[in-house]
Amino acid sequence: MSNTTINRRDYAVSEDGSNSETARDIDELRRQVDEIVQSTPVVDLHTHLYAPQFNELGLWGIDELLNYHYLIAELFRFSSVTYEGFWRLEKRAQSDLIWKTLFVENTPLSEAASGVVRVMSELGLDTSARDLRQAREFFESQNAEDYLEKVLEITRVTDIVMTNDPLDEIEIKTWNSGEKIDSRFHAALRLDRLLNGWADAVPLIKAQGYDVKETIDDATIKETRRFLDDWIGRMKPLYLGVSLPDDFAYPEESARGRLLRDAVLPTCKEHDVSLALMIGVRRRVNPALKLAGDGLGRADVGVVSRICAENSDVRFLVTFLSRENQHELCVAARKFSNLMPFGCWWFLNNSSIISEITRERFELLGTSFIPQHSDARILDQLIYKWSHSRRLIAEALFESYAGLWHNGRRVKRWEIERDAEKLFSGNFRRWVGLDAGGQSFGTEQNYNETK
Ligand code: HDL
Ligand code: ZN
Repeated sequence: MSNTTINRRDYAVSEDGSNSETARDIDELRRQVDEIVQSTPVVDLHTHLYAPQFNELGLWGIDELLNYHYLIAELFRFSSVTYEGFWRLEKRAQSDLIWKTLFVENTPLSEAASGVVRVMSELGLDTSARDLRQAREFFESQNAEDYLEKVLEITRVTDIVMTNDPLDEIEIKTWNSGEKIDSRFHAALRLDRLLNGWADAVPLIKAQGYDVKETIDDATIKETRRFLDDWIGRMKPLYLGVSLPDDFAYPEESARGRLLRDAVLPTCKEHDVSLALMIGVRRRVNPALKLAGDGLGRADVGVVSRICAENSDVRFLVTFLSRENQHELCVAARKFSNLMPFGCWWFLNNSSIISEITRERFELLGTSFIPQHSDARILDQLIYKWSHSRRLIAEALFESYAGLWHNGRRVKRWEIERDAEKLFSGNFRRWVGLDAGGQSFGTEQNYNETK
C-alpha cells in the first residue's frame, strides 16, 4: 500500500481498484460522527458563567460580548486609543469602538472576533452592520430567563460549572442567602486568592470568622481546613480548582506549597473531591490591560507527575496553558490514572491548536480524556465556543475511527454514541461523581434500549 497520507478516499479503493471499503461507507461514517457529535449533550466543566441567582455576575448581550477581554487586547493592536482613554469610556462607547475597529475597519478573523460573528449569525443579526443599533435592540428585547433557555437549547449544553470565589462579596451574599441555585449550574471552589495571594486573603478569611495568620502554623492550617470544609458544605463543589504560574513548583517551601500540601490535598482526600490544576499562566504581563493583561509560560509537567504520584487517592483534573506542554501532559496521563487531562484552555482555544491537541490525545489516551471546556465569561459565547469545538473534535474523532478502519476494525453507531457521551460529559461526570440523571451508556444493549 503506497504510504500516501491517510484520507477518506484512500480507504475507499485499494490499489488494485477493488472496493475493500466502499467510499459510501467512509462517507456514512463521517456523517454519523458529525451528526452524533453535534447532538451529544455537553457538561461544560469550566466556565465563568453564573446561575441567574448570582444576578449581576451573570453576563450576556452584545456589549458584554464585545467587551470580552480577548477583544480588548486585540483592539489595542489596531487602534491608537490609549489604555487610559479606553478605560475612561462607558461600556457602550467601549463596545462601539471595538466593533468599529475590529469588525468594520478590519476583518474579524481572530477566534474571539469571528466567534462574535457566529453568535450574531446564529441569532439572525446583521454580521456586517456598521453599528450596534440592531444588535442592541435585539438583546434589549430579550428576557434573561428565556434567553438562557435559548442559548442552552442552541448549544445542547446541559450543565455549566461555574468558577466560585469564596472571598467574593456577591458570592458570599448569594451562597449565604440559602437561595436555591438553578440545578443546571454547578459550583467549582476556586482557590486562586487563597493559594496565590495568601497575605491578602488572610484578613478576608478572618472576616468570615476563621482565625488564620499570615505565618502558616498548625493552628492556621486547621482553621483553613475548617474554612474549606464550610465552603464545601455550602457550595457542594464538583471540584476544587486553582490556576498556577508557569514556574509552579511542588513541593515548595512557600505559603502556596504549605497550604496545598497540608490543607487543600488533605481536604480533597477527606471529601473525596477532585482538584483541578490549571498551570502556566503568567498573570499581569501587561497590567495596563487589566484582565486582558495575562500571558503564559511553559511549565514543568514533572510537577504534576510528582503530585499525582504522592496523592494517588486524589483525582486530578489538569490543563496546561502552553501548547508546548500538551504532549508531555498526555504522556504523564499515561503514567497516572488519577490524572485527567482536560480542555484546550484560553490561548489554546483556537481551531488549529484544538485540532492538534485533540488528535494527539486520541493517539495517546484513546477516549480517556476530556477534550474541551468553554471558559465562557459571557453566556452567548457558549454558541461559538461549542460550535467550533464540536466541529473540530468531530474531525479528530473521525480521523481516529478512519485509522481504525484502515487497520481492520469498523465502529458501530452505538460505539460512536458511547464515545461521544464519554468525551462530552461521561468522563467528567464519573470523575467528579455528577449523576447523569438516570441515563447510563456504554453498552450495546443500553444504547439499543435508550434509542
Ligand atoms: O484562570 C482562568 O480560569 C482563566 O480562564 C482566566 O479566567 C482567563 O482570563 C480566561 O478568561 N480565559 O479564557
Ligand atoms: Zn477560566
